[in-house]
Amino acid sequence: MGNFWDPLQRVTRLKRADAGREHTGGTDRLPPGQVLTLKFPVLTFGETPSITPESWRFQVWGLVEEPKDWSWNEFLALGKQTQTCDIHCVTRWSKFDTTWTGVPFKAVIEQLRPKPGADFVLFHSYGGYTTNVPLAQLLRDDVLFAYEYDSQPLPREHGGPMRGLLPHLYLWKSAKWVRGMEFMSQDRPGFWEMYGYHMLGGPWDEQRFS
Ligand SMILES: Nc1nc2c(c(=O)[nH]1)N[C@H]1C(S)=C(S)[C@@H](COP(=O)(O)O)O[C@H]1N2
Ligand SMILES: [Mo]
Repeated sequence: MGNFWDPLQRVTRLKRADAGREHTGGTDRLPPGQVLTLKFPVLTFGETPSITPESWRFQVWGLVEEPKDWSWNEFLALGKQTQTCDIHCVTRWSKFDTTWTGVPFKAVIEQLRPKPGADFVLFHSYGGYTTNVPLAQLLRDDVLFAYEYDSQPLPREHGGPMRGLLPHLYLWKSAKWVRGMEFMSQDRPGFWEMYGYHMLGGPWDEQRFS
């Protein structure tokens, strides 16, 4: 048995399950090794933080000319976008046509002046979760800070009030209860990456583990 959420056990088990597996998926819409689900599983390590929009802040620090500390209203005023996209979890479920509203990453980066060489971002969450992504991977129109799912406030278990949403990468890169970004000159592993998850995490190339 053991605890699936023990990080080392989880990674070991997922890697073992991968070895010699007969792969499904691999259509033009379902990445290799994925299975379609109609449910919306919740995957959280540890406690589910309880954050209200009133107390929420979004901070930016590290290699930027001016660090930021936005309130909820200030952050939402940066921009708004609704999109429908597919999402893919490294535990092998994919879900099609999920609809989200949020602040586009591009609207946020417009407010920032990263210093030369600030090529990597570490997302930080309330509760201590972190995940790393190269800045170049974030400069896409479908990268959001999402606060609505299906036209409703984002449910707390899915990261409400605010989460990252990077639909082109495995879902562990989409930090729930996001509270800020750290700009860095070198890639630094986040929580799951320290236990062997991939530094990039692209589902089409099956970048599951490193
Ligand atoms: N803060 C935080 N963000 C997180 C996680 C977490 O445990 N804490 N889990 C990650 C993982 S491993 C996955 S698969 C997705 C799951 O998102 P969901 O629960 O909305 O399906 O959130 C990611 N973001
Ligand atoms: Mo995950």
